[in-house]
Order: sequence, then structure tokens, then C-alpha cells
Amino acid sequence: MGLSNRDPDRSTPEAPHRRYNPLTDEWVLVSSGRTKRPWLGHTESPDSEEAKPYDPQCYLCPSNLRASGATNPAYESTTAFTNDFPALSPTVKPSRHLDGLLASETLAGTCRVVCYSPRHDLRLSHMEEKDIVRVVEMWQAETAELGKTYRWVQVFENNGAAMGASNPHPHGQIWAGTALPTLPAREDKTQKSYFQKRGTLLLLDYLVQEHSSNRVVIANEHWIALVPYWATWPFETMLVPRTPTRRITEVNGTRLVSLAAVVKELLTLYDNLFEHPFPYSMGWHGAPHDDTPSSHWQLHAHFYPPLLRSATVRKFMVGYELLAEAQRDLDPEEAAARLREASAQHYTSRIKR
Ligand code: H2U
Ligand code: ZN
Repeated sequence: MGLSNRDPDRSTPEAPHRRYNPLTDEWVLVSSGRTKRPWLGHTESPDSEEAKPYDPQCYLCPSNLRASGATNPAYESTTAFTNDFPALSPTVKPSRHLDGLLASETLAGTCRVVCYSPRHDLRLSHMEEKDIVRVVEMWQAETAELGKTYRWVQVFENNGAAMGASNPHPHGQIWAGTALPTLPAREDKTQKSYFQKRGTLLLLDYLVQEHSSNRVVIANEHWIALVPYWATWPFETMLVPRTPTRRITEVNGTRLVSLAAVVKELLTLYDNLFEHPFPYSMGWHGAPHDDTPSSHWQLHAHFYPPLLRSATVRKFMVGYELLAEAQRDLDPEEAAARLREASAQHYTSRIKR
């Protein structure tokens, strides 16, 4: 089936339709206008905004004791340590097991925790750009180092209790392993087959098509943040460099500084949307660290925030999503417009003091 020819810039809600995600080879059902239905269900408890610069109970604050008994260094900038409760172990020997339909394989790996800042109360959106540069440099250093041993290095952040973050101290995680996980494997396959057919990069062709579309949220000289045509989560965005880039380790100089600026601006727009710290999961996808050709890869970050209508009403991926396919109630175009309209000046700097 061919892709829809409908005008992507129309302003009236459309009839229910499905959109194709060429990166994951999946479809999403778009049912505009359903966000107006009454809601008597679960509401989130928004995260408290009362965090202190230092919390003696916090296992990530400088010089504090962690659950393992280790003591954090008196760090003054971004720092990283090996997770005390890792999901992967570096000492596992590779093996495969197949018994009819029962297939398994072992994998070696490691898990790291990245403390973005010594300050317990600073979200990424509140950090200064020069300090966000340090975070990106840490993602790069960890990716370069872990990529020497592991095929896939997943940099990610769970932010806010709604996304399972265990602590308000600004932090992210890195899991690295010898296997290529399911979702990156799918993106590897789709980008490779696109590149083999056309000789161009799927995501860069997509950026050309989206140039000045109503789904673009932020565009600077080096980066574009947009709500993808095929976005699943209500305010999902993707952040893509405008020139061919396979991995985060290739982002240097002014592109690195401008990445920090875009990350800060995007997260500020999220926080401003409901004038509340906006929960999200985010992470980076780039070429796997193996010997296979990787020129079909374009680096990108996904931001998956769960909130739908307010700081307390989230999107649940439940019945239809679990049993049929992903579904969204809010047009990606409307989501992008609402993000663009949220001021780039953080709401706390406007309403506090
Ligand atoms: P999340 O907030 O995304 O859960 O990340 C925090 C991680 O920090 C989590 O994976 C680890 C947890 O295992 N952790 C430690 O490594 N040491 C500790 O003392 C507590 C938490
Ligand atoms: Zn802390």
C-alpha cells in the first residue's frame, strides 16, 4: 500500500487514519479529537518542585553513600559510575540455546549511571548550556569506551516518577551489551534497506520533506527537533542532526554547543506546556559498534513523554495498543504547534520570585 497523499498541512481534524513509521516499519492509528472525552480515571501525582540543591539522603549527590556501600566522589561536574544493580554482567560467556520454539542466548554487558550535575535540584532543562555540553561529552566518552567492547550502547534517561525514575537528582543511564536489541535492530534494517534502494539516508530525506512543515518544533543551523509524522506518544519528538552523522561521538565543536542549546530549549518547551516538570524517557540511537557497514545510519534522539492532557493525565498504552497497534488522540501537528507556542523562557523564571 502506498503512503497517504493527504495534505499534511491541513488545519481541520482528519478522519481516523493510520500513519506509517518507516523507521520501525509499524503503523499508528491517529484518531484526532478524542482528547476532549471525559476523564474519571487515574491521575498522576505531579513531581514536587521543591527539591533542594543537596539532599543528604540522595544516593547520587556528591560524597553520599550509595546502596552498595560505595561513596560517591565529591564531583563538581557530570560524572558516571557502574550501576550497583546492573541488568547486564560483563563476565557472561556467549552461548545460544535452541529447543524447538524455545530460543535463548546469553549476552555480556554493563550498566552505567550518569549524574548530570552535582546539584540535586537541577533538571536538564534548568542546567546551563555549558553544563549540558558536559553531559553530552560524557555520553560521547562512555559511548566511545563501551563501544570498544559492546555492539550496542544505549544512552537513555527516565525522567520523573511517571516514567519510573527513582530519584529527582538529574541522572541518566547507559546500558551496553553484545547483542543488538530489538528496536535498534529494526531501525538498522529499515535504514539499511532504504539506503540500498536509494543511496540516501532515510532520516535526512525525511528532514528534507519536513523542511518548514508544521511538525517542526525547533530548527537551528545544525539540528531539527520535530514531532514525527508517525509519532505515537502525544508529545513525542525526534531530534536529528541536519548533516550525515552516524554516532553521537561524531558531534563536535559548534554542533555540540548547538545540541546543548536545542536540548535545553526542547525540554523547556516541555516543562512550559503544563507549567510543570515534564516527565519523559529519552535516548539516543546511532550506528551499532560492529564490523558491518554503517553508512546507512543517521544519529537521532527520541523523546517519549507520557503526558496527554495535563500534568496529571497521561496516555496509557493499553488495550488497542497492546492488542492491535499504537494509537494517538492528538494530531502530531497540533502537538507540535502547542510545543512551539510554549515560551522558550522557562515558566519558573516567569512565575517565581
Ligand atoms: P533510574 O532513576 O532510571 O531508575 O536510574 C537510577 C539507577 O541508579 C538505577 O538503575 C541505580 C539503580 O539501579 N542505583 C545505583 O546504582 N546505586 C544506588 O545506590 C541506587 C540506585
Ligand atoms: Zn542528589
